[in-house]
Amino acid sequence: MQVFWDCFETCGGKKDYKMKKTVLALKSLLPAEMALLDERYRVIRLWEQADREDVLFSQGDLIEAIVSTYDGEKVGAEIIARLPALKVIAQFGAGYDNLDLAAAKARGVVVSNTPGILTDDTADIAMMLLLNVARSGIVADKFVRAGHWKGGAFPLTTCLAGKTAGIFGMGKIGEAIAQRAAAHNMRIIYCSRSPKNDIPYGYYGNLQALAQSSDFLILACSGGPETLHAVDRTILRALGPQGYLINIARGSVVKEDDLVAALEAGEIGGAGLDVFADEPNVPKALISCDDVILSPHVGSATRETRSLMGRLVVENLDAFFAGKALVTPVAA
Ligand code: 8YV
Repeated sequence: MQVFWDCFETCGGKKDYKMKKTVLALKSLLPAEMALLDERYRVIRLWEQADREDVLFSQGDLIEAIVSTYDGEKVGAEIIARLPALKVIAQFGAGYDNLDLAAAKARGVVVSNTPGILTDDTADIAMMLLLNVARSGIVADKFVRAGHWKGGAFPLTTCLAGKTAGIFGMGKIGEAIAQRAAAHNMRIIYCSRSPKNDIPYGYYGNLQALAQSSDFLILACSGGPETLHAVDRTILRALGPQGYLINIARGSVVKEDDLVAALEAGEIGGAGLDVFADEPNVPKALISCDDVILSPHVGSATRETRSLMGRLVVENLDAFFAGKALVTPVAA
């Protein structure tokens, strides 16, 4: 075991020896934010450990915080139970369906996330997918590169103006997508737990009715049990053969087998997908489908946003260990 008495820091010019808190990181932040984390905490990088079990066994008692993320190891009841000193989980991401929130709450472990910062980037990816399924951007690029233009004009595509964008989940990201879609002269309707007073878009209390009235059904809801497989064959049939599905939420929201079947049967026009049921494994049927545009869960993946997300993770930990309120707490 690493000798943790080595881990002292110098504060305010005088040598004020404070033992660093031990943080278990499940995935790396960007280098600058990882350096910030290292400066303040003793960080165990789980992905670098040859023997995960040995680390948890020998150092589990020291770990007071976890830095988690959607594409890292899941934080289930089992790992929470094995860390008796755990007090705080700082999630790198807005969604936190990789965490067992109930198990954390039962142990009195508080949780923070990184909402807001990634809203614009994620909404941009929704529009990138939408524009690509409607106007065949990627296919058009391949067409020119392959020299097909000389053989004839590119097939006609689908106009956005006047079409209806149905947004499932009207949180910050849903609103940012609505703004962008409105700028493309689309009509906006939405479905969420309850109507919002401060937005001018038509509300639907029912996803099937939303899909029926949408040309583009855009998923911007949270993941987790409440939305698991909310989009199944019935919803896809309601969207119809001229309709497109856009998913920047979670793969779990869509019943992927039903999506493949609906695409193969021509029951929907196409799909733009940033998220999948079992990332990074994308079903072969989606990869080989011409009516689908794929991206590798990149909603928040810009240098600027990922850096701000990392800072907010560190700020949440700092606030917690200074005895202050979390900056961006997840309501338990
Ligand atoms: C991931 C995300 O956190 O914010 C979310 O909910 O899904 C993403 O920002 C990111 O891809 C790293 O796992």
